[in-house]
Amino acid sequence: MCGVLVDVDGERVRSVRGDPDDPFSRGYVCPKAAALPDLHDDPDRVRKPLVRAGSGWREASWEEAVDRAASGLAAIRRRHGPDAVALYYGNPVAHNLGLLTHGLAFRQALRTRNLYSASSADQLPQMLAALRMYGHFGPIPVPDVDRTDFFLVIGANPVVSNGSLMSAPDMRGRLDGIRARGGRVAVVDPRRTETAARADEHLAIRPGSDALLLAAMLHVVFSGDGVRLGPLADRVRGLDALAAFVHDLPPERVARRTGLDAGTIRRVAADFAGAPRAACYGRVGLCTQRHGTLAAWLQQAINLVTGRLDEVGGMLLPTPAVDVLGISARLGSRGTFDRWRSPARRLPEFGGELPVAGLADEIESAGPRSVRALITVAGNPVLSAPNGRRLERALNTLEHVVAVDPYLNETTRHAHVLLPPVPPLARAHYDLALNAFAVRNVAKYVEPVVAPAHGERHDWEILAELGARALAPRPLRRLVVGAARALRPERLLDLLLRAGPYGLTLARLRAAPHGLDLGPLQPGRVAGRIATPDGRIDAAPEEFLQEARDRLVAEAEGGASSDLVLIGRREARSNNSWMHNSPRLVKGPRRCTLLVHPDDAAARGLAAGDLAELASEAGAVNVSVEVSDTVRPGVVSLPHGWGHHRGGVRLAVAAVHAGESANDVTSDRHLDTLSGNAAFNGLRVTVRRVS
Ligand SMILES: Nc1nc2c(c(=O)[nH]1)N[C@H]1C(S)=C(S)[C@@H](COP(=O)(O)OP(=O)(O)OC[C@H]3O[C@@H](n4cnc5c(=O)[nH]c(N)nc54)[C@H](O)[C@@H]3O)O[C@H]1N2
Ligand SMILES: Nc1nc2c(c(=O)[nH]1)N[C@H]1C(S)=C(S)[C@@H](COP(=O)(O)OP(=O)(O)OC[C@H]3O[C@@H](n4cnc5c(=O)[nH]c(N)nc54)[C@H](O)[C@@H]3O)O[C@H]1N2
Ligand SMILES: [Mo]
Repeated sequence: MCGVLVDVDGERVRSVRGDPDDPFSRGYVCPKAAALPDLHDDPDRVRKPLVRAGSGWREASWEEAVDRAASGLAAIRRRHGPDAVALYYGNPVAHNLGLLTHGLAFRQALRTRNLYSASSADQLPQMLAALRMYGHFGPIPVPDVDRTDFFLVIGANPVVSNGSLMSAPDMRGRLDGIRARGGRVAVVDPRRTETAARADEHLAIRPGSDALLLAAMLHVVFSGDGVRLGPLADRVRGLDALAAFVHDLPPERVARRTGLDAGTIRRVAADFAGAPRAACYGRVGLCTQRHGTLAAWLQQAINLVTGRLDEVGGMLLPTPAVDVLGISARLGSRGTFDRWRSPARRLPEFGGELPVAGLADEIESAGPRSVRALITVAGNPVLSAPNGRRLERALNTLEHVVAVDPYLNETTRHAHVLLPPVPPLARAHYDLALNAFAVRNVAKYVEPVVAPAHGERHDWEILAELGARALAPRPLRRLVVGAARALRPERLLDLLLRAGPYGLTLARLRAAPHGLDLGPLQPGRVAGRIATPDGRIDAAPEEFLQEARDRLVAEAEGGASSDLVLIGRREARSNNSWMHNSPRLVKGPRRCTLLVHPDDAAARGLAAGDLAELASEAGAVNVSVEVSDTVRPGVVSLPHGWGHHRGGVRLAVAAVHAGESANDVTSDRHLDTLSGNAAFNGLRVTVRRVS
């Protein structure tokens, strides 16, 4: 979403830099943008379809490759029914205009219950909390960072990530802005992150205890005079139940488990409630833990109860030029939960999807309802899903795998057919998804910078052809592809813009290549989004209360065990698992290191640079140790997305900087108890020196 200026010389991409005239990013870009030329020119990027030939690959025509891919899928559907074909959508689907406009139809046409995506390794708890509180998965309010006085960040590192469900280029500048206005920033994170280092206060919480911390903060709010609902007062129910629940969780009771001083918890809660404008934001660290949904609920609740929801400088719902969430609500797709469970693992569906942590079980169960074929689109679950080694073994047993991806990587090497899309600079972009979570209302349409090479296809074209050939009766195939082409992404975008709140057109956006500034976020958007039967926000959904009473409260007194627990870490020059083949992103000192606190290192005889075995119930890897007091004692941190040493992977640069995969250690049994989301953080591990 950052504006970039790309220098091209014919079809050659020379450099990329920030666009100072972009109203949103104002010249800021992160290292990933500067690396776009590496992606474009990467000799390892697959340019022609590949089909399996013995133990290797051969290039094939699109005609042959799509045919192979489709006939394999059709045969399995015929023999075993539609559920035998699983689909996994990876993270870049959310950043790809054509996949956003055309991916849903493909997904629905498959008519399979085995739908998976990166959502269940990410924000699913926030969607479930929204569904139960608002009656719709979409209203995940965004912190109004540019106008807040107190920014409380829980389990997020936006200085590195640029925000997430808070699209915010140049977070460093925005945080400095808060402090320059006399405001405060507090960060709750087991590691003193790049964001925490720029904050006024860092609360080094023990992993997995955020729900208890938030409950204790709510306790302080309810027992003081902090409760204030503002204009939403008559649109909220369940306050008494919430107050009754947190009544038994004063800060003193959670101090040991959270690792935070009760006095500190009281002070931060009171400051938050008392600040003129305040926003409590939570992200991946909040979600990907055992009580992710409870934590996501209580994070929304503290904003709600202190009157921050729908208030300038608090938490607001953006007004994007294409109101995707509004459209989904109007179409009646508000979200569903637990209508069915996966046959083998008994994990609940959400919006028709099952948690990715259960995919290996659904493959391995070898029953009449097991998965026999898989389509992956823009995903690398072998490195990104918990217990990747097990998933990898399961993928090996599948009868047919089709991957839509530009790389032969740890996941796609298991494919029988690989269908590569055009590279990023050869396609148009409009951010349909993440403008709905941007900290400012903006709209920008980006033209392709270079033409696709001869014969290259867009992701959406690949899905349209694959879908038509695998799923439509022969006489209708042409028609299906024709319909997809007639409604090409740009055409759909134009229609959506016209129907949107600003009545824009594609032509209008084309005439403003730096992007349009549509102004700051507006209050008054929440009431219209409440979709519960009684039209009120539920501050204390019964299901959440029950779960909290059954499992969370019992942990309150739990203490400091002598075990170590594992957390993750994102880095500015990584993008989950897939940009490590860019020479400019991987150069420099080794980054896939295990951070170990000096006390824990000393207790295990570990020194910087030593090799250590990091082991859990799920698996073990040998990693290089970095002794650092940025992690709290008892916590070790390893970034995810590495582990490029596997055979059969065509990533020459990444192989030299292979690292180890954190998800060879994370467990597919350690999940958010309510949603089944992966709980990457807070897993018990052991670390010992290896010679
Ligand atoms: N450069 C770069 N940018 C990215 C990405 C990338 O890979 N690289 N990935 C993108 C994606 S897909 C996403 S979803 C976003 C994520 O965006 P963020 O959520 O902002 O990023 P993370 O670094 O995952 O932040 C999670 C934080 O939670 C902390 N944490 C771990 N366990 C706990 C816990 O139990 N409690 C608390 N309070 N904190 C905990 C971790 O130490 C970490 O600092 O970033 C996006 N942006
Ligand atoms: N331990 C641990 N694990 C995590 C996380 C964590 O914090 N800790 N974070 C989780 C999160 S938040 C996320 S979102 C997931 C991400 O999980 P995934 O989405 O499964 O993995 P990515 O690494 O993003 O892989 C993206 C794939 O898409 C391909 N690709 C890139 N662009 C395109 C495109 O335009 N079209 C197509 N067809 N393919 C493309 C790349 O080559 C790559 O293979 O990882 C999760 N895993
Ligand atoms: Mo993500």
